Amino acid sequence: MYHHLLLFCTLAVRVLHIASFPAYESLAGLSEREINNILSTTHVPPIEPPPGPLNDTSAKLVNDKDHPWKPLRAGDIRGPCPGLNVLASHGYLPRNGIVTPAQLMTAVQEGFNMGHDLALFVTYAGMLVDGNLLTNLLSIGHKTPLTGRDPPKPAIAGGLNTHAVLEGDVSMTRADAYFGDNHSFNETLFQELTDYANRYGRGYYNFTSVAEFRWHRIQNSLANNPEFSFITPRYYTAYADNVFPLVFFVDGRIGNEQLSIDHARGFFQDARMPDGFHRANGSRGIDVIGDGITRLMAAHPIKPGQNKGVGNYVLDTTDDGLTPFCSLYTRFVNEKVKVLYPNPRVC
Ligand code: HEM
Ligand SMILES: *[C@@H]1O[C@H](CO)[C@@H](O)[C@H](O)[C@H]1NC(C)=O
Ligand SMILES: *[C@@H]1O[C@H](CO)[C@@H](O)[C@H](O)[C@H]1NC(C)=O
Ligand SMILES: *[C@@H]1O[C@H](CO)[C@@H](O)[C@H](O)[C@H]1NC(C)=O
Ligand SMILES: *[C@@H]1O[C@H](CO)[C@@H](O)[C@H](O)[C@H]1NC(C)=O
Ligand SMILES: CC(=O)N[C@H]1CO[C@H](CO)[C@@H](O)[C@@H]1O
Repeated sequence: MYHHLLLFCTLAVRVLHIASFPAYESLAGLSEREINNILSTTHVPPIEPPPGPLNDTSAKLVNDKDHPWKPLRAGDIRGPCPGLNVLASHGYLPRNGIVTPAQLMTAVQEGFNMGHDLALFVTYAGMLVDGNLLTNLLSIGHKTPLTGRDPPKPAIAGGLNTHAVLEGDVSMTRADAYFGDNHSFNETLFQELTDYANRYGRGYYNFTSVAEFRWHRIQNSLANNPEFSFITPRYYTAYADNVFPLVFFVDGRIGNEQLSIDHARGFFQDARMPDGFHRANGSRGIDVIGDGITRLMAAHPIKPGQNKGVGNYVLDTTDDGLTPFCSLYTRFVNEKVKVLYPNPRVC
């Protein structure tokens, strides 16, 4: 698994290098001359190495004087990820929602104590499919000219709202793209989340209640969304996203994986940490989240697949059934990244 991660990051860094060193082979199959033309009209910043792990991973106060929550100003961009929305609204990320990979690496570690291995994975996964590799900028929400001139198609540089690369179906608090708005907080869904917390967690979002809510969301999309897609990477990230709040949204001085509905609403809806919020006690990376994914899947097993019309869930027989992060990595690189950068020189 770690071997795959290393490869993934190498790939990410190489693809980024392709944008700044025309001597490398093609970006999306373009000739060197075409790339030079693009580069001569685009400001291409130097490649930054990813920041390293935190030295101090204690459960410190993160909703502090230097990182106050502030309401959105006109033009500030937020998107489908409550974690990144919160980091932007507390100033761990630029408050306008336009970020670089290095800023993401620093913010998710500093603000939530996400482990360095997981931070690398999600940062460069997001950057590769949704970011602008020429300008090194990513929108945490919708597509915007603020990330600079687009790289050549088929690269999208569409921001995290882009459907079916990272953003996908059966989110907890955001509706499936088929039903319209795929990224805004949805009160109806939050009421359902609350109902599950009341029924299975005595008012708390905990492992038991989210396992049931996860299954409910899947059943709902199976029955109502003719285009429901539950193939890798979404197959794994849907479960990972359920584990994050247990680990990262619960105050690190408590760390009992029981998230109150009040606090959940603050994070999911208002992009706001509770007063006095302390981050997780110690970094939490791929081993912890991978374990949570496996346990959630075991609670209500379903194989990867997609609806071809409601009531017709067709299994994805090409899924290799590897361990979660290994499969996630393999399918992500072989399908999503390869489609966007058809002929990258990676090794
Ligand atoms: C570079 C880091 C990250 C990236 C690129 C990223 C990206 C995303 C994206 C694209 C989604 C939408 C998936 C979907 O629901 O369709 C998402 C959802 C989510 N993310 Fe993040 N994320 C990152 C870090 C974090 C962190 C640090 C946290 C928590 C502290 C977090 C918590 C969540 C949660 C809870 C959801 C699910 C929302 C829901 O189902 O309603 N993420 N993330
Ligand atoms: C951790 O400490 C090392 C050695 O003092 C330093 O070089 C590095 O920059 C520190 N890392 C962070 C994230 O502060
Ligand atoms: C909220 O989600 C529900 C269920 O998916 C959907 O029917 C409804 O249209 C969504 N509401 C908004 C305002 O998008
Ligand atoms: C969730 O909360 C319920 C109700 O208090 C409890 O029975 C269950 O054990 C909790 N689950 C976990 C994993 O903490
Ligand atoms: C964090 O965990 C360490 C080691 O388990 C423990 O000694 C410390 O008291 C914890 N800190 C907090 C704030 O709970
Ligand atoms: C693919 C897709 O459905 N994307 C939608 C996500 O939500 C925004 C805002 O409602 C729509 O404009 C997109 O079309």
